[in-house]
Amino acid sequence: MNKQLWIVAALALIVCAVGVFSKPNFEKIIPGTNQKWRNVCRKPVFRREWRTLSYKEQKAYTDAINCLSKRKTITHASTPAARNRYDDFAGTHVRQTDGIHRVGHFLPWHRLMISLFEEHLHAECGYQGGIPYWDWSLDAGESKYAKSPVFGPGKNAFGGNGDYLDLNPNDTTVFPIPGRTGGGCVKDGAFKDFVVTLGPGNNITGNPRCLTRDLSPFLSELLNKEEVDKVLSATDYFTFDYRLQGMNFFNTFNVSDMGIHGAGHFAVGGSLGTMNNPYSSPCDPSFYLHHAQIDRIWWLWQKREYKKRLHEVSGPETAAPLFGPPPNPPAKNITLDFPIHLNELTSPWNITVRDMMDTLGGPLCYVYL
Ligand SMILES: *[C@@H]1O[C@H](CO)[C@@H](O)[C@H](O)[C@H]1NC(C)=O
Ligand SMILES: *[C@@H]1O[C@H](CO)[C@@H](O)[C@H](O)[C@H]1NC(C)=O
Ligand SMILES: *[C@@H]1O[C@H](CO)[C@@H](O)[C@H](O)[C@H]1NC(C)=O
Ligand SMILES: *[C@@H]1O[C@H](CO)[C@@H](O)[C@H](O)[C@H]1NC(C)=O
Ligand SMILES: [Cu+2]
Repeated sequence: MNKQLWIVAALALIVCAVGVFSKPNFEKIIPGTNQKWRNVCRKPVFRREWRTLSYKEQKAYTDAINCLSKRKTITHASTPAARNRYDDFAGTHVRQTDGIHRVGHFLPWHRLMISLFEEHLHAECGYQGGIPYWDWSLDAGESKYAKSPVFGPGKNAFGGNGDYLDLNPNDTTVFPIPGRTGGGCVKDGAFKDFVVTLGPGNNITGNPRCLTRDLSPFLSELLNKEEVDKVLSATDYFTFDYRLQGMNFFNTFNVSDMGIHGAGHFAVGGSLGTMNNPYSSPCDPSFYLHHAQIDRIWWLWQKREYKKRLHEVSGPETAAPLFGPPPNPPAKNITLDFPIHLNELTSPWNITVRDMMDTLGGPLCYVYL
């Protein structure tokens, strides 16, 4: 090859490596071109633990979320009460909750959700970083939990607990969480004026209200390192997922059985906080910190036996009824071909569980630090 050609080739390589495919780009990569998806991820986004971010980096993230809550909605047709792009994600979760929890595709679906959320923060709000995760095992414990830097009062952080409110013992819709300490509106931090609209529960008609927290430092004991290690020590996906989702809780309704996913929600949401709701918890921006950590734990588990676990999924296609006997015959286990979607947010793409297995392949391009 002559000299000019070498220079052109070298320049092309640099442009590719630095710019073109540097971020996950669902639009360009997903539709119909499965074979080409691999190896386009050259410059993965780094997802870091919340407390390792500088003040400026933390604020860039909370600013970007507030920005997304001012961008136009694209789910108006199905969810008229959705006011903005932030609501689009929350509303999609509300509408799909019954089909995406206590099922085998729980982890892949939420991986898709938070990755696309990250992508919208990039595309709509110019956010540069990865979605941060909250390693709550570092804060687990009755004396430490409420002091987590996540709950900081500044514009860079998520704000703290709400005022303490008594539960109405006659209200059977409220699940009593032991050790709860709040219940009122969040009064400081980047989201003190955040208006929560969708929910509560599966109600998507629009109920504007404040963001609430009801921290349970007591419950946070279920998020300690030993509990994480118990989940990570599972040797097959079915067991790993079963422990992580605390599937046995739905047999015993014993709080001790709720697992790290449930405890992450209820230690923040208690009995009256936004995060406690299986449907509308994504209305609290801390949902994404928690689910990035849940996703990271899956990633850590995959890394332990990468070749095998990059292709291993299992777990029921549909959830058993909340009260009542399990279905007979039992629900089939999912395979890599199981389709998942985020309604309008992923239309018209065809996405399967397979596409969510590798954080460095397919439409994904990130690692956890
Ligand atoms: C709960 O119900 C009982 C019996 O109907 C009633 O006397 C009591 O005032 C109710 N408590 C609250 C807090 O509403
Ligand atoms: C949903 O919320 C709206 C507005 O508060 C209320 O009027 C409606 O009854 C609720 N729907 C259900 C099914 O609870
Ligand atoms: C709940 O589970 C814990 C831990 O397994 C156990 O010690 C406790 O007795 C159980 N509580 C009830 C009410 O069964
Ligand atoms: C799903 O997989 C698990 C773990 O391999 C197995 O125990 C269970 O029987 C399977 N369920 C069905 C319905 O095949
Ligand atoms: Cu969820």
